[in-house]
Amino acid sequence: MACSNDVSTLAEEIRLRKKTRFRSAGRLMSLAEESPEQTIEILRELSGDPLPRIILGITGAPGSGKSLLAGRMIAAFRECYPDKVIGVIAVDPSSSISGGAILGDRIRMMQHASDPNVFIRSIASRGQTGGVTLGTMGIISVMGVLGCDMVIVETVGVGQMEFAVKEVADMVAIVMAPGQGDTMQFLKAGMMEIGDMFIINKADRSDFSQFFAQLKNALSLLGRSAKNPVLAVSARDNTGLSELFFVVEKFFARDHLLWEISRKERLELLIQRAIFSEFQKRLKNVLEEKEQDLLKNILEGGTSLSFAVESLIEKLK
Ligand SMILES: Nc1nc2c(ncn2[C@@H]2O[C@H](COP(=O)(O)OP(=O)(O)OP(=O)(O)O)[C@@H](O)[C@H]2O)c(=O)[nH]1
Ligand SMILES: [Mg+2]
Repeated sequence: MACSNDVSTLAEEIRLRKKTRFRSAGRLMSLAEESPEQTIEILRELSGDPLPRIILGITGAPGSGKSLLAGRMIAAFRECYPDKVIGVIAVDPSSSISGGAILGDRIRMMQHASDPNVFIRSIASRGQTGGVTLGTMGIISVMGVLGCDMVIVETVGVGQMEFAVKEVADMVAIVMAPGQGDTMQFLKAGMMEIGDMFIINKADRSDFSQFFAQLKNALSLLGRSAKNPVLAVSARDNTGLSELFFVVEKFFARDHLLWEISRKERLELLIQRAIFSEFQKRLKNVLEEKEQDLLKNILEGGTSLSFAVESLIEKLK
């Protein structure tokens, strides 16, 4: 059988629920991961298709239990809504440090591998955020056509990815746990500002109560806990999950039109970033060729800065 790479053919195979739709969806997701140009083509093609009702971002300190929690959420979701479809996107930082964690994620989620109502996709962040977030948006829209009601985007809490999750998710949950390093460090890093909800995991641990109280206190000092729910859960023991779903549902109960507006605004921002980054890339190439002459001319007064900029833009045409 011929394997098409044509975006509209692939999308149509999914819409018509053809047998090949899972392979086509995988192909579209790979295209989205490969380049912003292809992602935009996918987003354009799928602009009339439904997006997942819920796009939930999960981020937080490494080792706080995000992956185990995402796995538990899949199981709980499938149990509550047997006919609904759920997707998970795990954004890997692709560093040697977390290599083990990535493998761990795959193994932990393997139990859902044969469930046709669960889609799991790992994408590599390769230290970049801009391209990844647009690509993630492309993957989310493919999951929408596959019928996903909810998509969870899990990002490891290192580098800039934890902030970038805000650009693709409607709601961001920050996961924290006792024994995961300095909490104040985390607070200072500005992580609290992006959280719509705080999940304090590992409630089964003996040092949990103290940690929970400390954190609630810190959050209220920041004026966060009044507006944003703080939940105690144990991914290990499967406790607190129903409160978690309750909070998520409540958050998404607002008028769907408002979601559409904020999603559109976020998408415009992501495309703007893609334009900047493409522009920067091309400019860098041109600059590399001309740099020495240009710098010399500017330094020696042969050319002004603005003339240099204009001549570079001319070269880009
Ligand atoms: N006691 C206890 N351990 C937990 C709980 N949730 C997760 N863990 C353990 O914490 C460790 C890290 O869990 P992960 O789910 O890999 O954490 P993560 O946040 O995805 O980690 P990274 O992907 O590396 O950022 C594992 O050993 C889990 O078994 C919990 O509720 N209680
Ligand atoms: Mg993980």
